[in-house]
Amino acid sequence: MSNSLQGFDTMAATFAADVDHAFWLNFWISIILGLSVIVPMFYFAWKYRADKVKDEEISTATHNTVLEIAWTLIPTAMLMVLFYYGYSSMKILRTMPAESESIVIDLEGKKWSWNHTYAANKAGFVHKSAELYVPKGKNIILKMHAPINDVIHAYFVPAFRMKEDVVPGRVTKQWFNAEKLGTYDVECAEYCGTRHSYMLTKIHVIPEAEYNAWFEGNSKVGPGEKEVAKSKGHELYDMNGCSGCHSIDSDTVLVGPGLKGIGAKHDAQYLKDAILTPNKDVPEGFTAGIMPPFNMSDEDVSALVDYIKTGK
Ligand code: HEC
Ligand SMILES: [Cu+2]
Repeated sequence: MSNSLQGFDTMAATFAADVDHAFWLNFWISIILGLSVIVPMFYFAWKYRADKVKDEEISTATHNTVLEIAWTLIPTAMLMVLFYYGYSSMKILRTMPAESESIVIDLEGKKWSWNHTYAANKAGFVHKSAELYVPKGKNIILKMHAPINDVIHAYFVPAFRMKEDVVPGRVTKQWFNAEKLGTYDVECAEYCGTRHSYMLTKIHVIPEAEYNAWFEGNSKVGPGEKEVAKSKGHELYDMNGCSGCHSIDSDTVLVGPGLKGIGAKHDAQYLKDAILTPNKDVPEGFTAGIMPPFNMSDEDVSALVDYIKTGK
């Protein structure tokens, strides 16, 4: 992964230009207003410095009606212009398109991964993916939530100019229509703990035909990607976000201990317990309450344990 993330130099959603317009208008009005106060302030402070003013020259005026009306009306007019453009661009972002004419995707944000779940296709297959794939030129609605025992995250796509909090126990929504093919960065924009800065993913905007072909199929990877045979345990490991906290093939501590060689240190029962009830037996140097307990069938835990014992 490259270290540099996209900023505002790319613009790829229909409303991006409206957001930028409101921003730059705000920016320039603030600069002009700021300078029109600060520059005269320094000038007068210098011009009327104490040793240059005689007492008889000091003004005794108490008020000036014309001036007071002017300095009330002009900023009010500027504020109304700012409000109008701020409000009208926010309204575009906040007005959800009809769900019947959109692709609705479920999004879970949790420490420290993003998981997208699509609606079932005609064959009943449900795609799940860490990176998001969407067709160009379609309305997409994201229904976003976090597990109840998690913290607040925010799904931020700079190239689309969209950002919305993802909140435990609540569903928030965001929509967009991507008008340029390409791959765009998604960043978590709400500080959420140790691995916050690694809580990244991507949105791939692809041609509609390619999207439809992928969506109606049952590939477990993204469009155009080669499906590599993964064991069930490997799939469970990826799907449950274990890699957000554990390195599978080294001793490096991310949040939890590196899992390399774990099979030699512990038996299968210990490892099963470590996944189902992580707070019961906490390895030295780590604290309880960080790894969430996972709720899965005996068959799934066994597959997962077999996988982590391979250490790769
Ligand atoms: C939010 C971070 C986080 C996630 C997600 C997470 N773990 Fe952990 N894990 C930890 C921490 C911290 C510890 C050490 C403290 C403890 O045991 O509760 C730990 C401990 C373990 C241990 C025991 C290691 C030892 O040396 O005793 C195993 C095995 C393990 N995790 C496997 C997994 C698997 C498999 C998954 C995915 C299903 C997973 N973890 C998901 C943070 C995490
Ligand atoms: Cu986050």
